[in-house]
Amino acid sequence: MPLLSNIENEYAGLIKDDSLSPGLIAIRDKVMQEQRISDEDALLLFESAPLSFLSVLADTVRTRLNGNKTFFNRNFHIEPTNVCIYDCKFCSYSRLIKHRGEGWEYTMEDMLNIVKSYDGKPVTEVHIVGGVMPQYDLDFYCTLFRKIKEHRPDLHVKALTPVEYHYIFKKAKVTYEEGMKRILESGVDSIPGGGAEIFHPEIREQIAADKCNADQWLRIHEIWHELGKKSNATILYGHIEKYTHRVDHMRRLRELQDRTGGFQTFIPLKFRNKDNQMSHLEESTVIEDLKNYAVSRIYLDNFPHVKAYWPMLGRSMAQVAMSFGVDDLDGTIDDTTKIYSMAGAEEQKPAMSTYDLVTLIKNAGRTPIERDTLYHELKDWSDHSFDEDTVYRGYVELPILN
Ligand code: V47
Ligand code: SF4
Repeated sequence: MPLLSNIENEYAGLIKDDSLSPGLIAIRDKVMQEQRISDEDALLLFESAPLSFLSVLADTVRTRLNGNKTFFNRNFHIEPTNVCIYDCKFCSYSRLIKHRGEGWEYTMEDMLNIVKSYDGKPVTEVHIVGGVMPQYDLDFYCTLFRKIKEHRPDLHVKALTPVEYHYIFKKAKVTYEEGMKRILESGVDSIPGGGAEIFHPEIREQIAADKCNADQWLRIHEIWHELGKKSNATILYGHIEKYTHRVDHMRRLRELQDRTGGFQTFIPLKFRNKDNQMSHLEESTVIEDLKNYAVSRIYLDNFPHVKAYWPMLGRSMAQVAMSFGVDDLDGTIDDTTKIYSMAGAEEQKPAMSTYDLVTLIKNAGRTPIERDTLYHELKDWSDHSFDEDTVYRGYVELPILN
């Protein structure tokens, strides 16, 4: 059958006509012919596609875009505060101002000291995101970014989401356009994908009522892309949303990406239910997680990458996810984020050495490629031999000697 010619033989039996409904056959043919699937197709995949079928299609798209490569980077996070004026129902990490004594609020000096603690270490990115508080305003952040860049110009600053930007621009009485220009000038290199949650107001108003809405989130990314810069996008799934809301979320992203091309990576974030106001909900099954990666990969044909964020998903599932469309695992992280450990993720001290990441990727049969934040390939680690003792001690990433 010509349509199957670019599929490995082992896959062919899984997607033959006699085992599929006409709707799934039509979707298979579209994907094989590199045509875009519709919203209705995505819904049908969520509702009725067998997992093996999703794996084949997602892996086909992944291979087309990224071959056998799986990307990772060497990074750390700074979470300026976990005190927050907002009260998102899924958030286990934040504390309201009236309970600020239970949280942390870093000063500028604290954060610069964190950056300095990585002096001489082979990290390429700092990811900065946290709660929203009045003292962290536009001037504060612009000064912080400038000082980080003065100290270490080569460190990629991936910072703040439209949730923070919307708040700080409003407080500073500047337009989104002026605000984004200012943060660009002060040293931000790219924007992470957080704060997207679920765009549809039916759900957003129930789980994240007060913060920026979908149009504001999308507009801030659009302005950033118009400035020639890159960003990521997330979805927080597996709680009260329905498949239609997930498809609606991806449709809005796909449409914006058609206009700007500024998104690099789509990052599905699985709702974790410990110690938050939605703890009564069960978490999605691992099968649902794989399904979600696969449908995302197939639907978002204009997104170059799909990331499995391993601190949220766990290491073994991140390995499996690479057969469901995922080609990126994020980074070493070095135990510098608390968002997922506080929400019940298995990784209570999320840190992987380069050795850990490379081994994990190789053991899943993929080619480990170290990247920078903008997906420039820094090194193919396939044939690198490690001396474990010199590479990994505790949670500290030590310089690697070739
Ligand atoms: O926006 C918060 C999510 C996001 C929970 O761009 C939760 O490279 C699940 O966006 N269960 C922040 N999710 C993290 C984020 C991110 C992470 C890694 C890489 C990148 C990137 C971005 O975490 C929030 C929210 O959607 N979140 N609480 C929870 N209980
Ligand atoms: Fe605040 Fe972000 Fe938590 Fe919402 S998800 S409460 S904005 S820290």
